[in-house]
Order: sequence, then C-alpha cells, then structure tokens
Amino acid sequence: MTPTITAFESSPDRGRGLARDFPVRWALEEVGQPYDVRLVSFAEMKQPAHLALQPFGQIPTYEEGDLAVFESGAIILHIAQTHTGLLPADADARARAIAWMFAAKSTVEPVIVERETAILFERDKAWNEERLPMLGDRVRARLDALSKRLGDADWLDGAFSAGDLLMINVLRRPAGRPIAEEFPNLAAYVARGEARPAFKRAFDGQLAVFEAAAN
Ligand code: GTB
Repeated sequence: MTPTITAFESSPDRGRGLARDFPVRWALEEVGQPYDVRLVSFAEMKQPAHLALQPFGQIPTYEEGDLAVFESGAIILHIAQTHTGLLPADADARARAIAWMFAAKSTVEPVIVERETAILFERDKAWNEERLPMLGDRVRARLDALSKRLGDADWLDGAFSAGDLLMINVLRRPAGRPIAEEFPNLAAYVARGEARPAFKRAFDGQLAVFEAAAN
C-alpha cells in the first residue's frame, strides 16, 4: 500500500528542505518506497481532520492503510523497521543505530533549535545579544563531541543508517550548519549525506512543491 505523508502547501523554508517532511521523504527515497504527498495549508493543519492525525497541528504525518503515525522521528523509525536499507539486521547494531536517531532528535537538535529560536524570534529582546554566544557555545560543545566520535569514519556506526539520516538532517538546520562547518569532518559528513541519490530525489520533490506554489 502506498503511504501518504503531509507537507506544507507552501513551505516557509522556500524549498530548502528544512521542514520536517524532508527527512521523511529522504527515508522513503532511501528504501525505494513510493509515496503520495498531501499538501496542507496552515489553516488546514489546525482543523479537526488534521488534528486527528497530528494532535499538535503540525506536519509531517504518515498514513498507510489503517495506520496513522505522527512525529518525524517515529515515522522514520517505522519506515526503517518495515523496509531494508536504514537499519542493520544485526540486533545490537540496530540498537546502536536507533540510539543515534534519538541522539539526533533529543541531544543535538534541541540546542540547535534553541539557537534558531533566539536568532529568528528573540532578536528584539534586551538579553538577546548576551545570550546568543552562550547558545552558540552549547551547539559547539555538542558538535565537538559528535565530531570526536565520528572521527574519520564515513558514518556514525558502520553503514549509513536512519541515525545518520536524522543527524545530517539536524546539522543542516541554519542555526547548526555554520557551527558544524567549523569541524571539517562534520562538514564532509553532511556533504556525504547530501550527495546521496535518495537525498537529491527527496530534495527535488519538496522543491518542486515550493516552486509550483510560488508560480
Ligand atoms: N516534533 C515534530 C516532528 O518532528 O514531526 C515537529 C514537527 C514540526 O515542527 N512541524 C512544523 C510545523 O508543522 C514544520 S517543520 N509547524 C507548524 C505549526 O506548528 O503550526 C518546522 C520548520 C518550519 C519551517 C522551517 N523553515 O522555514 O525553515 C523549518 C522547520
């Protein structure tokens, strides 16, 4: 059965692959699973039909027959567990790859999102100028640890996995990327992810939606 995901009708990221439908598209492309995309407006996301799928009125969602899943990390874990290509077959290696998925979403992403919020929405606050360097240093501390663990490996733990997919997606965020680029191995890691054919297909898919909405 072909799954359906939801995405912004007109993404505020202007087609840069920064909204959270993007890693879901990337995961689906990695495993070769065709999918449909239902585009939703901001108003539709707050209506009962969408809230039944996503209680917080956000994208992305994932529907497949009777199954409806929300939260991009949970959707990607479901895709990875029901297809081959994003998680190792060996149980221990699989547990470690899932740990990297959680590390991306709950250890690295929060410090980047906090910096992003300060840059985008708190510029007018009296304390912003004083707080920004501290938020940058918090991101830098996480990425320093990540850089040390990655070392000169291509991926975080053996073959490319859903853990790499989520980590690279997080490092691409505008408040993280310039700091990631201070670490040559992390810059190369992000570039390796972006060079994957599945990444490119996912990127082109979301860009086509933005361009169609803009014309
Ligand atoms: N934890 C949830 C998940 O991972 O699925 C978070 C989902 C989420 O934040 N969705 C956002 C959303 O629907 C879109 S991606 N927001 C609407 C709302 O809350 O009303 C966040 C996002 C939006 C825009 C950009 N951008 O323009 O660069 C980047 C990321």
